[in-house]
Amino acid sequence: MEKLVITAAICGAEVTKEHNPAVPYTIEEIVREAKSAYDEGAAIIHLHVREDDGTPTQSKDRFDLAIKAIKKACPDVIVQPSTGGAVGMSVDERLQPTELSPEMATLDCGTLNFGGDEIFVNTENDIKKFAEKIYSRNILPELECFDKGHIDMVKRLHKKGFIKEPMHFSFVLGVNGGMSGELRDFIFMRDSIPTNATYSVAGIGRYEFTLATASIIAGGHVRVGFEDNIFISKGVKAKSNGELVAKIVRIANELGREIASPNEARVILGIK
Ligand code: KMH
Ligand code: ZN
Repeated sequence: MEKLVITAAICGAEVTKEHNPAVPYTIEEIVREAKSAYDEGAAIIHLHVREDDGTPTQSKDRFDLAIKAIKKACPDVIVQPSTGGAVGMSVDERLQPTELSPEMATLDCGTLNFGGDEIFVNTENDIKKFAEKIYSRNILPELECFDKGHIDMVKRLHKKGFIKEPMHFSFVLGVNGGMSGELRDFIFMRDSIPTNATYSVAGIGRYEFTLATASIIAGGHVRVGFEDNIFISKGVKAKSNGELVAKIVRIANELGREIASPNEARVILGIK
């Protein structure tokens, strides 16, 4: 089996210090959390950025600052900026970090309700525009799918030439408004992607470690982090993203799956 690529989604756009005081806002806090995840075995940092007061932003300059600071602390790590940003942001606003030509960026593959009154909008034309900018800047997209229909959208846009190989999917399961994160949901998603594609699983909340374990067993990859889950075990808040990554490494070790370094992750995912 391929080595396990661990992504740490350290910050998110919706989770706050009220949920867990270790959620990072400032550049220093973001670096602290990225380094804690990297030191424990994360190869990829999925990155959102905030103003110092916690307000989510897609500012190119803020991403530039954060990426440079992360790279100083973790020189070989893969930084994967979000182009999802926060609910309500425009396409152009969300695309800003791609101007920095990072190695990877997320590409959200469909619209969904996002808890309460929120809608995370990604129309077919939006997805085409994100894909066009991402590929033209030589970035590998992580194809974020919150529902099976999003995989179908990817396959349709692949046939039409908008989505290219290598295809790397992220199944984000358990969002209030998206697909749930039961084992059958994961298997259904995994069996629906092209056989030559790679995938990672991000289970939201209580699904984080169960789905991660399923993916470790199945040969997929894993995403953990405060963006998805703030607890290390039932009712116990994690002290850092590193603590969440360390738990995944322990589970992988028990199951005999080795951990990929950032350079090994580049080869597995086909990052040029
Ligand atoms: N913050 C969510 C609305 C991504 O990073 O590409 C979207 C999100 C997806 O987090
Ligand atoms: Zn995200």
